[in-house]
Amino acid sequence: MDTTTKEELWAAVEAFDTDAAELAIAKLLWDIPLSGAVAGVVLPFLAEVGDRWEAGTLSVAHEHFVSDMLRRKLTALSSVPPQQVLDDAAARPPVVLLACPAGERHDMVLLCVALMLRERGVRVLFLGADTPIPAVASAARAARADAVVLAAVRPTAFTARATTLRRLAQDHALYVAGRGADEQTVAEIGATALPADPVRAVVFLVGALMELSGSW
Ligand code: B12
Repeated sequence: MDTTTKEELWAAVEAFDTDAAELAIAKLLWDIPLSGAVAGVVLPFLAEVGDRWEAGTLSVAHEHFVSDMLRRKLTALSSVPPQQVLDDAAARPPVVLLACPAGERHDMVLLCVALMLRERGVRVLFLGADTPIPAVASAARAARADAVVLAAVRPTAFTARATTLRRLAQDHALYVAGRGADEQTVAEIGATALPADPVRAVVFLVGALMELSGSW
């Protein structure tokens, strides 16, 4: 990351200066592909937000300010339809549903993954934070989702609904991620764990989808 612009970004965040923060983040994200922007700018920035938050040098209000700004920027970055879908209107791209279980609000990394999948030509159904598992199941059925990706910080977000999740895993390829997706939890709900690195997780998922549905 360009050090001067990064310093400008942090100064703008600390002062709650929306215009300056948006200008700095736009400079950092200028002219790089989405996956590069996520890996090189967004994830390191989020990790630093986390570190500063835990160190007590960043308030909850600052964190909300950053999350809102990043969400808007990321969504704008991905507003162009994926090239592959435009090129071949007849092909049915695979459908992936992404959500956080009920009570889980940490969905920024999940959003990054959703946008990177979309960039790769996947049709994304992003339900985001705090989505009850029965709602995930009926949306997955209605959208004929090829895969469902759930993310959570705490294992209990998964284990509290283990029976419903095991059923979901029988109907759709079920992937879990985030700090809550530990080995024991993943085994208990019959899901597959995604690599913790979001860029690697996208490569892994695209590979699995290609195996499931052939190339698209
Ligand atoms: C931002 C943030 C929030 C935001 C979330 C905004 C949003 N829309 O995402 C808000 C303000 C909502 C929030 C709320 C809370 N939070 Co919070 N939050 C954070 C913070 C500062 C950053 C999270 C983040 O994005 N990190 C950056 C990413 C890059 O790192 P990561 O989360 O470790 O994820 C890595 C992998 O797990 C993986 N990954 C994560 N998700 C996914 C998804 C996919 C698909 C893939 C492939 C990979 C993947 O990618 C990352 C890189 O490897 C962390 C602290 C931190 N250091 O992370 C606390 C933290 C996660 N929060 C915490 C807590 C306790 C809370 C609250 C309970 C606080 C409160 N008292 O209200 C609430 C709970 C809300 C809820 N019900 O879920 C704790 C969780 C501890 C625990 N294990 O239970 C943390 C760790 C802070 C702490 N040390 O206490 N939080």
